[in-house]
Amino acid sequence: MKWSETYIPTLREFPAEAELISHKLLTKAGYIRKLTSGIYNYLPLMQLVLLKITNIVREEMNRSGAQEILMPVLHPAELWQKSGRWEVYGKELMRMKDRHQRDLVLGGTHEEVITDLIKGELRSYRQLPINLYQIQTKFRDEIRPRFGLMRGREFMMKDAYTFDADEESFKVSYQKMVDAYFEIFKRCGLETKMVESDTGAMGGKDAHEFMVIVDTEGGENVIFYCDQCDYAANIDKATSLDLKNQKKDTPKKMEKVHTPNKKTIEEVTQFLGEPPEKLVKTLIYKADGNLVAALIRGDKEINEIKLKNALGCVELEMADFESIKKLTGAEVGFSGPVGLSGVKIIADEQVTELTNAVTGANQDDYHLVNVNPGKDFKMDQVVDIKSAEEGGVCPRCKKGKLVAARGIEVGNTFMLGTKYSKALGATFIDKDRKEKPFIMGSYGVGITRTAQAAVEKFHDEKGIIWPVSISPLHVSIIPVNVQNQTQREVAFEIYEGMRKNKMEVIIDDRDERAGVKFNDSDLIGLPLRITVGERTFKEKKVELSIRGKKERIFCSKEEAVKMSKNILDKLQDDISL
Ligand code: 9G3
Repeated sequence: MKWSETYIPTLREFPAEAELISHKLLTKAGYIRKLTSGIYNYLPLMQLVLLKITNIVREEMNRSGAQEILMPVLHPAELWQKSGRWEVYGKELMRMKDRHQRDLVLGGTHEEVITDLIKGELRSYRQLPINLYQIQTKFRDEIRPRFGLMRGREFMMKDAYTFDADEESFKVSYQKMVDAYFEIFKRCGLETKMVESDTGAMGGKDAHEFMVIVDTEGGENVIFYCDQCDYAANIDKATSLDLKNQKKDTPKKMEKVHTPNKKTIEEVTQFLGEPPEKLVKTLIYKADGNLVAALIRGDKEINEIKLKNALGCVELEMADFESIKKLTGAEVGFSGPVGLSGVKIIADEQVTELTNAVTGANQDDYHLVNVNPGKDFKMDQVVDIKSAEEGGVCPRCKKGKLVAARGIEVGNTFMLGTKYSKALGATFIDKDRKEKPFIMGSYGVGITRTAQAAVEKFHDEKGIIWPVSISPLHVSIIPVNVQNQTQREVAFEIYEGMRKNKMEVIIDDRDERAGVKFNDSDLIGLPLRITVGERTFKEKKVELSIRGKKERIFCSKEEAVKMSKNILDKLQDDISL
């Protein structure tokens, strides 16, 4: 490729609206251009990256025995109504009507469609197991699209679906996908951590997420992993052993205490001289429209996904002030479980271990002390609804400590059980001649998200540093001064030599200042650069530099192609290690 003929609209400045460094860089380096909120054009270099990633995905999926298909983007609403997800995903589901006013869905995922397809096709256990996958554009009407391709409204996903006759066979299918995922992301130059995750609206038994660990705000997901065993879970799933067992005091008599305008945990506990773990934080929620009081120890954070799962509700939001005032008779900050009626009380399991605790008195400017759960207030449900914390004891090995990290979810796997096959009546005839619903799994890789995750992980102040395996091209050749005959000739000689060797090379043949060329070359982030400048003329040398590394390598123009191939092969080997 010649730069002068290629559409790479690099910018001098970062786009103001982009927040994430990877979003800024992909825009500034001329990889993407926004069409509208959450929807992007992929320009030539981006398209090359996406092809690299999809080729790796395709190779590993096919190697695992999966078969590629392509399903429709437009789905009849009925399928989503049958599975119940028409309501569940609500506004996030892109909907439209056709010319006959029939409801259609723009597919955000394809569990319904694939199950409907299989239902008519696979009738016998002999045809199982089977893994079908596609690489396709997905649509999700995110309420707040942001971070470029990380959370878009139109994005590329590889989604796979497995069908098995029984649990045992399913475990093999699931493991094959897990193995394929580790291989896919490793080949993309991305180390990932597989963490337990919540199945959420998907239903089914268990699920896992594949996280690229980053220490920037791009890591939207908080995960916890054990520093001794291989336990790892995202914040919506992670638990920890709580060794800070409260010493069992003798229960005292409950008393009301005047706590003028003391509302926050800090204010109340300081005023009363009690530690936060003695306080019962009472949070009033609206779950599917009904008020719920959630109790958690003052030193812990509630996890709303765990709360939602415990309540089995679809909609969960903090109650508004008026509802709280009406229910408790007091301002926010004075809520407590004692004497609270007409509302479900769900408590985190640690609340039951408290003695002589502090709670709101459901009266402005008053709190209760020496409150004892079970004696002074009832709990309708006791369940883990808190977020794990760094330093917590590992729930698996009970020795290690939990380490917190931030991750970008680039893949996810779901054990769906028979949720969709039952909902859509998809069954097969088993060996025992009985009709049974398929055991299913679904597995996603965010293709566009993986590309951006690589930029979030690998960049410096000058621009992108692509892993060689997913870089749009391998080499950029810079004739420092195209007006200089020798430099231009030598540069093009190497360029032609590389093309003959099927190397992916771009030559910056623009009549631009050297600085512009060097900056653009660093910005787009190809692994290898060849500079043909003054030194070439005097010392008959060209300079090779590896993106992200200091070293400079000099060689003759005759050696340049061979030397470059060796360097690129070495970079590729480093990835495959
Ligand atoms: C939707 C919308 C949003 C969604 C989904 C569907 C998340 C949805 C979970 C998954 C499950 C699996 C197949 C590949 C592997 C993951 N948000 N999920 O299904 F319609 Cl609007 O994506 N899908």
